[in-house]
Amino acid sequence: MLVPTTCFNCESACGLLAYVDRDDLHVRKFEGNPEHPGSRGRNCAKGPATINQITDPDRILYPMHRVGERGSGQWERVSWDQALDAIAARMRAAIMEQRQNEIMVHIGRPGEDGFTERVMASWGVDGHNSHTNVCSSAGRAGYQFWMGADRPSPDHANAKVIYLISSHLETGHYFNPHAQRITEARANGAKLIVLDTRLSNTATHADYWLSPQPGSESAINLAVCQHIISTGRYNREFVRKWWNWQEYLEANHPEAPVTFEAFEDALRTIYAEFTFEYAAQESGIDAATLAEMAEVVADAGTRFSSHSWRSAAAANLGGWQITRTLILISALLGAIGTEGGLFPNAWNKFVPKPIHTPPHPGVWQELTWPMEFPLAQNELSFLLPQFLKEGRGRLDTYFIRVYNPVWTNPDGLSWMDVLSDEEKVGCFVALTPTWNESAFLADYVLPMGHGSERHDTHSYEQYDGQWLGFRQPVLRAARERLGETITDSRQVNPGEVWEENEWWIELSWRIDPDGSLGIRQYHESRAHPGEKLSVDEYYGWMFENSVPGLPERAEKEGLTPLQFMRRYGAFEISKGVGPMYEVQVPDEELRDLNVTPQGRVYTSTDKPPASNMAPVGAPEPDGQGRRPVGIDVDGVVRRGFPTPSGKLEFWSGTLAGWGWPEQAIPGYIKSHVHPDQLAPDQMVLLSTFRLPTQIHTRTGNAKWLDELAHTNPVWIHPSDAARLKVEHTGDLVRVQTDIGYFVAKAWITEGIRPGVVACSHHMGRWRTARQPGEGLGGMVATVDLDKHEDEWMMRRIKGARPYESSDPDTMRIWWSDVGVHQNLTFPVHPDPISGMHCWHQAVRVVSAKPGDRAGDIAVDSVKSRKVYEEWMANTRPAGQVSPNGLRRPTWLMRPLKPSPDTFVIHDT
Ligand SMILES: Nc1nc2c(c(=O)[nH]1)N[C@H]1C(S)=C(S)[C@@H](COP(=O)(O)OP(=O)(O)OC[C@H]3O[C@@H](n4cnc5c(=O)[nH]c(N)nc54)[C@H](O)[C@@H]3O)O[C@H]1N2
Ligand SMILES: Nc1nc2c(c(=O)[nH]1)N[C@H]1C(S)=C(S)[C@@H](COP(=O)(O)OP(=O)(O)OC[C@H]3O[C@@H](n4cnc5c(=O)[nH]c(N)nc54)[C@H](O)[C@@H]3O)O[C@H]1N2
Ligand code: SF4
Ligand SMILES: [Mo]
Repeated sequence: MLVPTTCFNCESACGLLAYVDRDDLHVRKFEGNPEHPGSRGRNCAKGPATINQITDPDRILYPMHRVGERGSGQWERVSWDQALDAIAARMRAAIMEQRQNEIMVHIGRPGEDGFTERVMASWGVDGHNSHTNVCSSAGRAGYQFWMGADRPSPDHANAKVIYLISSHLETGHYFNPHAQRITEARANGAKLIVLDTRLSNTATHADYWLSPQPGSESAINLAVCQHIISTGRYNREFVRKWWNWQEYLEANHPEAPVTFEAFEDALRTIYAEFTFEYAAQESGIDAATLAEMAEVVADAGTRFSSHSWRSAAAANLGGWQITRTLILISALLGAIGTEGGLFPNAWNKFVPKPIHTPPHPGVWQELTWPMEFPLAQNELSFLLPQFLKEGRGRLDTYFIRVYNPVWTNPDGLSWMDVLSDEEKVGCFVALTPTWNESAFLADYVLPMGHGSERHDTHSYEQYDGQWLGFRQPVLRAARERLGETITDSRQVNPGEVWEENEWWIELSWRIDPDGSLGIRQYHESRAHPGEKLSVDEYYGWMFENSVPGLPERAEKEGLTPLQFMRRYGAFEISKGVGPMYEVQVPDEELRDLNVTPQGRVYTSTDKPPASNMAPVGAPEPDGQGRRPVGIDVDGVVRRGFPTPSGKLEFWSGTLAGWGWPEQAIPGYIKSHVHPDQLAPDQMVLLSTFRLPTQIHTRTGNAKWLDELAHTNPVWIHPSDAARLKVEHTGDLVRVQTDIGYFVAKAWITEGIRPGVVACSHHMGRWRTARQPGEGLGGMVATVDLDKHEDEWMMRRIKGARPYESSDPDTMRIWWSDVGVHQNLTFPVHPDPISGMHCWHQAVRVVSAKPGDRAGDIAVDSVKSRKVYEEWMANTRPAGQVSPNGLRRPTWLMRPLKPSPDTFVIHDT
């Protein structure tokens, strides 16, 4: 039997087809699902490797409860009922005692659209924490300030020029769906430009590979823009109609007439300093190459696509401006919403309205949305340990879901400190299919299913169209086809492995068994009031009522919408969405209008009900409560963009009004690792790149992938190696950060810019000898971890090694080196605007000292605290800069948006 589901090994959510053996009802393999509009039957290596994960002999099969001290490695098996009752009772008490802010659910990559957020809303808790500020907040900020959507949807397949500040042919955000479209475009003659300090696999395919000094990308982007402006090749009509140039002039040139010509005059001078020579000086790439590349870009017209997500944006102070200057190129060319251009993600995404929509919570969580960062794109998740240490709050119940904070974040040892401390974190619950560095410290470890064992829906912007994907427990669907009735995913999953959605419903029910807290209603069946909602009803209702075209399509095949999705796994809602900003607002929405001098149109008509819940900016109503409905362009009211002005915001009134007027237009912020900031013996450590066959700590238990890649040497240029007396590849080096050091093998290669060293993410997994599963898996070293006062020391005792298990392949592990966990040696670097952790480190690289072993780590927590304080001193807190007495601009997105009264700053 072929049963579709969705890969959960990265956020691309490609379609998979499980091959289920009819004789014994086991999954034999996974291949691509040709019915999936995003991935179109193709996968990367990590998709089919899902089979390794579900058959992993070391996976957790039963709920576990800690018996000894936290982290002591002593566990007992408990029943789901015991775990649920104990956790629900504490949460019920916290909610009844108005301690809502002591409940937090910390989510890594969500892999779904909105289910978990709604669960927290149903509890009335502002407890959503995400990993996004260590992932992509800087990239998102650049998009959001321009267009009110925080992600790009580039139409690579139809582009003439593709400009990547990422490595999308091998990894990256929506990697496989984008890589296949970039490949198509190249077959049709498109030119590929890649800005990557390191020779990635993607760079090897580029027509122009530029290896810039990290953080100089804005200077390059602006030189390209300056070239387009000075040669008059910008799309004049587009700029005139769709940029908020009037606001720019009014705020910055009050003396000038508010005419487009006056703006063009200004535009010609704003970026005049960004000559190719200046960009060359900043980036280290010669001016002639930059000029040649800029000419290719200027020629692309409206077929210019690009991508910036992590990479330079996530790595450098002010990295969000790298995205902002990149979009400036598209905005100058008018390549927004065009074939081969760039779309705001919300147009190419469809999030169906669910059966119940609880209101947003009435509390504000200061631990995730502190006053210092009014413009942060997402939760200041990576500062949580420092905040708890300085007494800003405590947590009663803390969940992690697809999240390994000790490993994933900078300064993981501070995470160990607070997660080990029951005063700071009362009960720590890890939802995970496998052990990880954080789960070792938990009170409960609860086994959740992999991509073929759980339900989710998701819709991701991967081309100019909208699709909805359905992840499902494949054995459930298979056995239902054979006539069985399955009401709980545990009936088909291995051991007592559950799935999160059923678990959240059950937990919520037990928090409020009689419905008196108002929580239960959001987890109740509509068909059978008083009974618990089932996942069949949840998704059945959604597919029947909220997905345009799906019921009709299903009916053609004689299926219910739910049966259709269980059979096909995905549905394409629309294709060729086009430039939504140009759509004319219908007359019936245009009544009692207020039109501002800049053309912003407000109406007093009600908003028509929308079935698409894809998150976008929420511009504020006018003084009389009329809602913004569009923008008057040459006498026609069009939808425009979900920004305050309704236009593309070249000048951001939000940045200007909230304390950062000098950053209101796209500009160049010099990185914290700019050469001016480095001591003569310091280099830049580039710690942000991915290995094609690994996903963070998630694929560490997939044997095919582990064999392909299991270590992370330090890339070092031959000229640097000679200077530092590193003679051979494989020699050990010490990399010293501001708070400690790590020891790793060197890899001498010309694939990295001189003056920069690089070490990949994913590797250096570890456990101590007392943790469960010691010696198991092909990716995990056994270490000693000691703390003396403020100083931590980690030493590798053993690497990976063969071992007996139910799988004979575990005896065939031939490698022992599993790399180094560099993140432990990084202090936190919060960007004062986006809130992004700026990943790059200024380091000193030296030959290893006698006694050093690969994988060794030393960290001084006092120093890490000091660096935290230094970066916090650069913030401009809401209490000082807010123009309206609120904590945060209300139009900016926030995963859970608490009620308006919580935005008000109260004097303390
Ligand atoms: N195989 C695999 N694919 C993945 C993931 C994974 O773990 N494994 N993770 C997924 C996730 S969660 C995310 S957020 C995306 C991220 O995907 P991307 O946005 O592509 O981000 P990165 O992998 O951080 O960096 C991309 C490239 O930027 C280069 N780079 C780093 N710093 C700089 C710099 O300062 N300047 C320049 N010019 N280049 C620099 C790196 O060498 C790297 O090749 O990938 C997703 N895809
Ligand atoms: N040095 C460095 N550090 C980085 C990065 C970098 O480029 N360089 N990238 C950052 C980025 S972009 C990201 S997104 C983060 C990612 O880091 P995290 O958000 O922590 O994500 P993962 O490591 O993929 O998953 C965490 C854990 O989730 C559990 N898990 C796996 N599958 C499932 C499942 O199906 N259900 C549940 N409930 N749990 C599951 C596993 O225990 C796994 O260890 O790392 C960040 N850290
Ligand atoms: S790109 Fe690879 S890992 Fe990501 S969803 Fe697709 S198949 Fe899975
Ligand atoms: Mo990420």
